[in-house]
Amino acid sequence: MDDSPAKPTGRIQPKCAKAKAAWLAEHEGMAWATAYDLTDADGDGLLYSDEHYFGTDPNDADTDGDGFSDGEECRKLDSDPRDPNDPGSDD
Ligand SMILES: [Ca+2]
Ligand SMILES: [Ca+2]
Ligand SMILES: [Ca+2]
Repeated sequence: MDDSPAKPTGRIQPKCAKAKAAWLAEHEGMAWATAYDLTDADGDGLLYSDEHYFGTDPNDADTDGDGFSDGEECRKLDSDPRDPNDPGSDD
């Protein structure tokens, strides 16, 4: 066993899906296509391309520094991976 966080799995939750849809609408006809598309450089459970769609940092597993990885926020919590106050601490 190592100390790396478990990779979130599961489908993209609405907040991130919405961010992706907005990105695609804004960049009509474009897709993020690089050789790194299918890699997960920071190990947060999101692909390089998805991080661009969601506006998160592909080299930072926790873009907003709230303690929840980008993958957790997008795939599990349905919180904003760019908002350190989402999810809030008032649960
Ligand atoms: Ca990331
Ligand atoms: Ca986070
Ligand atoms: Ca967040």
